[in-house]
Amino acid sequence: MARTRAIIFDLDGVLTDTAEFHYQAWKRLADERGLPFDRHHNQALRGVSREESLRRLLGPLKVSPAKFAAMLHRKNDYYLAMIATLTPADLAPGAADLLRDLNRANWKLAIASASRNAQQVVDRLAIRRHFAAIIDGAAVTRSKPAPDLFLEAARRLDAHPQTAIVIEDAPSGIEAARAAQMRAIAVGPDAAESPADLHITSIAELNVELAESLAADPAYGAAPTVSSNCFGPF
Ligand code: B16
Ligand code: MG
Repeated sequence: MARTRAIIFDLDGVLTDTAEFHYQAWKRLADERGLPFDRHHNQALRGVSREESLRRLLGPLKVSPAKFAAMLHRKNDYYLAMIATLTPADLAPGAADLLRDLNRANWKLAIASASRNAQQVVDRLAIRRHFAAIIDGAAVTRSKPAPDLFLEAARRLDAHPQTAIVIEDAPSGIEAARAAQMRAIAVGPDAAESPADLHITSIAELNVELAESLAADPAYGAAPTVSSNCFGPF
């Protein structure tokens, strides 16, 4: 049986620049509360869940569970107001052509995003038709860097994890892809130091030929070779 060739896309920071909206929403919340927060601090929040982001933003500061929940709610309200402005023009440069070409070349595509707002973003960008599965932050209990989102995407695509390629902008996402024993393409500066199979500056650099060349690598379909004990057995 032919192997399923699968590509799993992260959403925020890969297919669209909603990572900037997350930053703006956290920044507004932090400023209101007098908490120190800038773009440098924001790097530690990239790709991680809403709850974990707030824990990192608060640092050693302790707040009551009710206040913690209220802060999450407020940040999400700010974020929702921003994504309400999204249109198909906010798709990352080159993404529309890439998705169309991969579909035509019979790659199976999924989105695996830690965001519980991912479905709304996908609809505002009008890209749902390209994907056989869209896995969001509500689909699993453990978020990135756990492998669960990507493993669920592979399961939904009926693809073996070792034949899947993940495209990610966050170190936590690359870590999740490696933990899932998947190939990883790192996008942008924040994941530049992460142990990926390929580093690119934006998905405008990706095309079907590049995906085919990764799939032609004899290591494709085998566990990635990294000197770490973080993988479970497959
Ligand atoms: P939400 P991704 C992630 O999406 C974002 O990168 C991260 O900044 C955000 O905190 C997380 O989703 C949760 O998002 O608050 O909307 O549920 O990069 O995995 O597509
Ligand atoms: Mg991301």
